Amino acid sequence: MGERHTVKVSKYLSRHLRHQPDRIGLTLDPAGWVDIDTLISAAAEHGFRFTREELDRVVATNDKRRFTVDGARIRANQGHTVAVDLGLPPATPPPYLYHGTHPRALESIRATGLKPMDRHAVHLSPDRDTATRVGARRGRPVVLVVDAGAMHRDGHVFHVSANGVWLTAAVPPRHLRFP
Ligand code: HQG
Repeated sequence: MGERHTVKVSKYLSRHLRHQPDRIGLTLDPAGWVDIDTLISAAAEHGFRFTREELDRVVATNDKRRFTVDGARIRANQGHTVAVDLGLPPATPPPYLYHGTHPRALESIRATGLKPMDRHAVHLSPDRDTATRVGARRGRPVVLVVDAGAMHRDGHVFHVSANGVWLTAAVPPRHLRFP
């Protein structure tokens, strides 16, 4: 399978495991899992073909480890817009986490803090480099420092996804440092 097809399969999986399972007649279970054979058949019926071997390769080589396979089932590790409960236990964050964004968002973020927007949670990165890559998806990246230790002490709940993305419901402006 060529690199281009790998990326296409990865994007297809993200779309249908995070955002629009119903587009191909799939239903995720409450924790976001779906049977792999059912997924492959549903995709084929909607004109997109890939094999179990190709899926396993995408899962194993994905740059962000976006998916977990558990026996006959698969789910996305984070990033959902459909309702799922990943069942992640609360976790103690490191003292600082990072959020990559873009200059156009700054005024609003200064006023209201970080919001989940269309997703379930605000996504935070464990290091500046990762946050820079996240911000660069939308133009010139701006990296905000999140005082995660203080938030945790204030009672904010954090979770860490299977691929190392830190998730929290919102970040108030007072816990953000702007460059
Ligand atoms: C911004 C990708 C205005 C926020 C990445 C971001 C990540 C606000 C955008 C994952 C705001 C939401 C998530 C506020 C937040 N006012 N703008 N109050 N609060 N924003 O895509 O963090 O490739 O939902 O800064 O690598 O960019 O999909 O979140 O610019 O891990 O696996 O609103 O998505 O991973 O955008 O990215 P997103 P994100 P995948």
